[in-house]
Amino acid sequence: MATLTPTLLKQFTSVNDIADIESILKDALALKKNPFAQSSLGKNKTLGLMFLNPSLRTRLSTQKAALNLGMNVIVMNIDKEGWALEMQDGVVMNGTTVEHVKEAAAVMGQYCDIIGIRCFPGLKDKSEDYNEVVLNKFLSYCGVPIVSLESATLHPLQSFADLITITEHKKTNRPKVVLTWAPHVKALPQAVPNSFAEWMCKASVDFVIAHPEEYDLDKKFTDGATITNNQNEALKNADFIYVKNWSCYKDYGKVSCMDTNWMMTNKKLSLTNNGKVMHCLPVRRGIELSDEILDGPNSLVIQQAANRVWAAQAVLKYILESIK
Ligand code: AN0
Ligand code: CP
Repeated sequence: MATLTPTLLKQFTSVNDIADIESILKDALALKKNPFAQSSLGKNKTLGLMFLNPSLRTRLSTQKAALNLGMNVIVMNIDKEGWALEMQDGVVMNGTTVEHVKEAAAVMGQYCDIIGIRCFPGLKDKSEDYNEVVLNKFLSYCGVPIVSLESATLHPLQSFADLITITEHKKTNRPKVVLTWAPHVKALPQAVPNSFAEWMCKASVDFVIAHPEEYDLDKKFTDGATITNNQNEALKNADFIYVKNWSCYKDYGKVSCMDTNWMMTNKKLSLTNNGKVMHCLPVRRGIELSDEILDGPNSLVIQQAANRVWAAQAVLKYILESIK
């Protein structure tokens, strides 16, 4: 494998932590071709994966990426297996929380060289979520590099894998990529669409976001995107259709649209340029995406999930090179 110049990476919480997207993308594709090229880079280094919420892909792909680099991995479902954590400063802890994140994060940092943390938003207090209160506590107190495994507002490992997938499957230099809202039965975070938007606005693509009226995302993540409430119009000539539900940002955490017409179907696919359909998974069949799409030839959802390994491996490689 060609030796690429190491780039310093001290944390991975957003696309903005990456100095050169093209070069980390090349690195991920090179690792995909040759997964064990650096199988001793992580020797005697420990990755801790801390989950405050469920996960299938992030958990397995990040573990696999670390193992490919020769790291040791510790996984903990803190929400179920740990003590209830206090996040607020200056409180008298006479309630249900048992230890403060100040100690918990600092202790984790004693056992791990890199820590991955998954901390979904509560979807109740917009300012708490959008200030990334939990992620920032870990950043402040653990003393080692942090990798976001999906925070309150962003999911950068997912978006990086999405960019890898688009790069592999694009047929033109500048494909049209459409992020479209889809219905769901629950209130979901805005992290996946925020993050996808943030990455696509920096990528070499024509990027359109389609959503019902009340579903505008925070402008700080969508600057540069074309935004419309007309899904059919957006889908015209699309090369990639990224389907995702999210709850309202303005009327924070609310579900104000249940319009089943927003579900992605083969009929809608016929408006596109034989577009490839993407979803980060887990997906609700018959709600967000039809069976015919998920089981059909245009779905890229499994390839996307597979690419999570190479995104995570490139990120861990950069961080390992920075802390060597
Ligand atoms: C989560 C979300 O929408 O953020 C995780 C996606 C990777 N999805 C669900 O909770 C269903
Ligand atoms: N896409 C994704 O992050 O999946 P998990 O929630 O299963 O990790």
